[in-house]
Amino acid sequence: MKGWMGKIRTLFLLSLLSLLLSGCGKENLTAFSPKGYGAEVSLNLIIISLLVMIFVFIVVMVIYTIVLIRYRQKKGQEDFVPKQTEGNKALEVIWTVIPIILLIIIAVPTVSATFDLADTTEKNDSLNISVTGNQYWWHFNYGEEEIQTSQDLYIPTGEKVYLNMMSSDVLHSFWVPTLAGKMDTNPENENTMYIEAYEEGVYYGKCAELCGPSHSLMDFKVIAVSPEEFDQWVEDMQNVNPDATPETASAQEGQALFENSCLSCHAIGSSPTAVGPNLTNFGDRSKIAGVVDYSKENLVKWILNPEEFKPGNKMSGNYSVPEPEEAEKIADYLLQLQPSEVTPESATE
Ligand SMILES: [Cu+2]
Repeated sequence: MKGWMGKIRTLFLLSLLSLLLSGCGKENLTAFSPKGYGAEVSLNLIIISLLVMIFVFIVVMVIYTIVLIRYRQKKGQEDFVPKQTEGNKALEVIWTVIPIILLIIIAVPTVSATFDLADTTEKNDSLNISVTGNQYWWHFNYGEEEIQTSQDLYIPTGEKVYLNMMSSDVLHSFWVPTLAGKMDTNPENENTMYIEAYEEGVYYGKCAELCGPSHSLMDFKVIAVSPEEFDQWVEDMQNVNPDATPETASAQEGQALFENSCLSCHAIGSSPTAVGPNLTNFGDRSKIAGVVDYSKENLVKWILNPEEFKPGNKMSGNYSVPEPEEAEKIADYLLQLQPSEVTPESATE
């Protein structure tokens, strides 16, 4: 009896926990209110599978309960042995055919969705972006537009955008649950998927493949804007002059410091050679390194000790740490890099 009570208590706690955890998450970081084609197709598959599983569960539980009540040993029947049977053709046919039918119900839409989502026939006429997963940030290369950026992926709404994905180091997985399913990024081969956002907004992305100590901090955003705003953003980004002189003296000094010590890894403008994130539109971002609240104070802290925020990142230990006053100036320089006005309001969250 005691063992049973323990098991029931554990079960109760687990159900309570799952109830609590299912309340976690936030808008535009959930697969359950899709705002893109891939996510919508995936949710439909989840619902079909779930309905089939619930059906099976109910049928099994009903039969189980009936048998348990109806055929339990009654008083005075202690020595009663039921009639022994062996094999039952009808039953065996039933429990073979029913699962086959259920599997077909799941398999047909799943296979057709798999081919649908892997379809690349419109790729050559669409916007193509090369995505590279890195420990622990994302690089986006708009090849034809000659734009490099990182962490914030701008896309136009209402059209398929093709992502050609690789990794520069270990396996990562690109996942924006509200827009589409997951896709692995591998170092040795390119994977392609498309995403399509129905409406404007900021959609949160996560790395979905354990890739190192800061895996859970490898956040990014997809910023979907109207096609007109997207064209404006492209133009703004293309017009960036990486050598433009900032307005304030502090930012000017910061620029010189940045060019001396940071530019060997980072890049401003369309240079594709960066090993660290491209910072062309750093002033338009709403997070530092994808996860840290956006403020000058935090940026200075990041420049002085990135390890505090993202353990195991490749910046830590690979640069000569500036003096705090120098870090302030570099921060002043980076914060004024704002080439575009195109940022949906929700991006400031
Ligand atoms: Cu990762």
